[in-house]
Amino acid sequence: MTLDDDNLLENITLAYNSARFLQSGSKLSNCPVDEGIEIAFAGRSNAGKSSAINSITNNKKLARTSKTPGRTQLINFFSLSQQAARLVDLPGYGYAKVSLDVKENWGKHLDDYLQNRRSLVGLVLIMDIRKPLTEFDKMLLDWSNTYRLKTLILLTKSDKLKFGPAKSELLKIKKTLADHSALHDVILFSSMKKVGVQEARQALDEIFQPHLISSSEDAPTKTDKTDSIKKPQET
Ligand SMILES: Nc1nc2c(ncn2[C@@H]2O[C@H](COP(=O)(O)OP(=O)(O)O)[C@@H](O)[C@H]2O)c(=O)[nH]1
Ligand SMILES: [Mg+2]
Repeated sequence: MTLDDDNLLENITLAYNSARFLQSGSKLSNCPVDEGIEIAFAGRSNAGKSSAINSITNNKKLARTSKTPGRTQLINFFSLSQQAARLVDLPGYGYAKVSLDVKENWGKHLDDYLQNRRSLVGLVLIMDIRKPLTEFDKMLLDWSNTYRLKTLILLTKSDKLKFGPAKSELLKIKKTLADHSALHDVILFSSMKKVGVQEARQALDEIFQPHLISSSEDAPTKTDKTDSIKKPQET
């Protein structure tokens, strides 16, 4: 048994282990129909994005993982069995030198996806705990803050550090980002040791929650929420 025990699953609304590959897209026009709700995983190439998706969905073969950075150039969509909910694996950004130009370095269509995808209700930013807060990570955080897109940070490969240093890195990052109002949480994570997996599912649930279809009259619907999120206006 790992810490990721089944007896905690009763707290989780969505069945992350029901995730199935849905489709790949290279641009907004060939992504699945923009209905329902999705949370996208972003991060530097090789940070452990695909591995994190596999751990959260408890499916080693779902998202392709790679030792060669920068292999995934497509946006990959995985559907959950409930609530028209999806997890999205975004192409990794600059492995070595990071330019601030999204269009050149992160695929020009990704910018379009982030700005115009109405089903997008949250972002998971994956950062290798040993190389956190790259220029691009910071830019993405600024962006999510500006557009009030709830963002969860997973500090991956935490198994590479001893618990003390890992915990102090976590606290340092939380402190640095204290002003980021769109930040949902920062979680220590390891796909290898299955650390933080259940906590991450819980956080994803919390981000999905306001958008879930509920029988309660008071619960905001997806449409209500989307309308209150300011997406960038075309100029
Ligand atoms: N030690 C360790 N290695 C990891 C962890 N997560 C991913 N990796 C390794 O890092 C490499 C890149 O992982 P991948 O998930 O493909 O990264 P992506 O490019 O961000 O999707 C692979 O060799 C993984 O096995 C982790 O939590 N701990
Ligand atoms: Mg990947």
